[in-house]
Amino acid sequence: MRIGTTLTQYIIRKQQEVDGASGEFTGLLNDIAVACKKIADLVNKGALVNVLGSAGAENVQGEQQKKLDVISNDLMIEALACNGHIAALASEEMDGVYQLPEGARRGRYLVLCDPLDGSSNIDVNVSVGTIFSILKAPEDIEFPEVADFLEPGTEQVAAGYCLYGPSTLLVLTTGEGVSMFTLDRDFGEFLLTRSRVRIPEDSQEFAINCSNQRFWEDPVQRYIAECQQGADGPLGKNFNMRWVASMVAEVHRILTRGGVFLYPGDSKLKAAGKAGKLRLMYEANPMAMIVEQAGGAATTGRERILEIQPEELHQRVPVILGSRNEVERVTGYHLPAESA
Ligand code: P6P
Repeated sequence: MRIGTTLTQYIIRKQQEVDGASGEFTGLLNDIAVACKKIADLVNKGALVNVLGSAGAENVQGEQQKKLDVISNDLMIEALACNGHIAALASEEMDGVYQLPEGARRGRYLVLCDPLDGSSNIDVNVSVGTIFSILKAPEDIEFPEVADFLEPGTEQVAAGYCLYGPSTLLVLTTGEGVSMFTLDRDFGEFLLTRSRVRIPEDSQEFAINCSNQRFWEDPVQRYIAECQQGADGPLGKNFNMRWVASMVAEVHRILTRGGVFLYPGDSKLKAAGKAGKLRLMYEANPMAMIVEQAGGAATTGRERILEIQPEELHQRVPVILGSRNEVERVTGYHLPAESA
């Protein structure tokens, strides 16, 4: 029986296309895949290995940490810190930059991650995921600091996620399109199951947390109302709605069948001093790279996400991403009337 292309084979073939490649990037992607396989195993086992429930602490975001948030973060550190492929690591679960142990071999990359996104779903057995973003580390800096991570999303050399759902899927872009790999648990390898993924430019499916409707700005109010008016409204088509409360699951659905995902800024977030709910560096940027590489679009409603110059490591931004024509419509509604 033909095994198919493993993630490791795929990465090595990509490396062979790059003159002078050292194999370090290949090693880094493999390290991330190992961490995801370990997280997938624990997510799958859940209560059997006592990893559900609260960790009894808050993370730097002031959010209740789940046990698996902490464990997943530790697994990412374990997989990345000692193989000489990274110079430093940043994570939703850590306030500052994770510096490598004294004497550890340093690599040429910086990794940012949300080790377990959507973890509020873990106790109710709904899909969750790991999101990662890879930047080039600054040369000749042994201990990169926060400022060294604050690069716009256009500087990412790779981005991806691992979705822990009915299947465990690793989705990856290195800037040449989007590929999907499915974990074969029989022999513990991610196998290539889709490549050159494209998001349909149009859609009839939107994803937003409607419980926040009274806080939305007018452009979002207008767009969602038009979706709800369906075929009788100005958009001339009926829409379906989804909200999983797990960004990785929402983005994967959009990559698979199109759609538009919105987590806009709103008056409630603004009153709390937040520009949005989702974090730029390890949620919005990696997902924006993946979506754009699949032919979609990703904006804050007012600017392209990948072009934002970060100011803080845990900075939050509004996110509107997915099918290009729908994202452009919503973004157009944000333009001043005179320029629309
Ligand atoms: P809400 C999960 O906590 C997350 O960061 C994203 O994965 C998800 O899209 C969003 O927040 C859900 O937010 O307000 O609906 O719980």
